[in-house]
Amino acid sequence: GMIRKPAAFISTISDERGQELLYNGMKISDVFKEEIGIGGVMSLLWFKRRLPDYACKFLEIALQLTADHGPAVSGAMNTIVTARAGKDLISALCSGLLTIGDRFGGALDGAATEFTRGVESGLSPREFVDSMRKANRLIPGIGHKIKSKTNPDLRVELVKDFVIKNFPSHATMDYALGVENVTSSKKDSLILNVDGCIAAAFCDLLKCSGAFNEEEARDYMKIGTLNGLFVLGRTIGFIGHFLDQKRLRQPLYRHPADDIFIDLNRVEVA
Ligand code: Q5B
Repeated sequence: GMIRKPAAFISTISDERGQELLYNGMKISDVFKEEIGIGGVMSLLWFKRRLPDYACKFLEIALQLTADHGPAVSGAMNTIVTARAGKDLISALCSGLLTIGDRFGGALDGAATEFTRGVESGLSPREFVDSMRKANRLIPGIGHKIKSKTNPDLRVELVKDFVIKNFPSHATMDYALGVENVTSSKKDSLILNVDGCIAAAFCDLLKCSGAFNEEEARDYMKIGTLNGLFVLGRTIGFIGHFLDQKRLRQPLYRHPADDIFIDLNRVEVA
């Protein structure tokens, strides 16, 4: 009989070999016939299943909310400086994306892990905050450079409202808000930030939508899925900033010398 050469790699999400492209088994024509939208496409290609409508809507909300937050954030600045250095779209985009991490936009996976640990360990939000302080660790998903209790982040309010109105349960979101109560009473800027609230919502989706079993929910938290949401969303903004700079024919950027304190004698770590 026929002997098949062992495959070099396995892939399970899409298939372009037939007459019609398939996303996790769904014909591309049906993707449009059934109007599953970008949330539906993400649920097929990221999670290999159809998620309930409210979950697809949540994914779309997360993408729209994270699409941009002005030119001053780390990633947009990198994108802009790279565009102005004369580089191409992909270089400028990558340069922006490479700033996404623990401090900027990439706190979702950490926030999901920590809030879940808090919920599952039975610690009160105050005990959870104390445990993080004792470990000398910042709480991922808490804190913002310019947003605060007195200058609230409307994006966070929108996510919160959507989750409370549409999710079957929202224990992680409630817990994250409990943590925010404790931290923001110490310092006005220690609010639940956009990374933290999307992460908490996503944990509730993984746990309570009925679409994932326990092992799958744990796996998706471990493999970087949640940061993927911010990366995908903010890519829209970074491309916008690149096009904007090119459209404006902006010249090479050089940072003003009077904004840099050069001190060759300084030895201590700031
Ligand atoms: N403290 C976000 O720092 C920021 C604390 C904390 C306990 C915390 C900081 C942080 C965790 C990572 C995180 C996502 C770096 C942020 C985003 C997207 C964005 C961005 C945009 C967009 C802000 C002052 C005092 C110190 C600290 C204490 C600070 N954070 N304690 N847990 N999490 N958060 N990142 O303002 O006693 O005075 O020494 O790392 O969730 O990236 O728009 O900009 O859409 O683009 O520089 O929204 O919070 O504050 O570091 O000077 O700290 O608060 O220990 O205490 P700041 P610091 P003390 S959303």
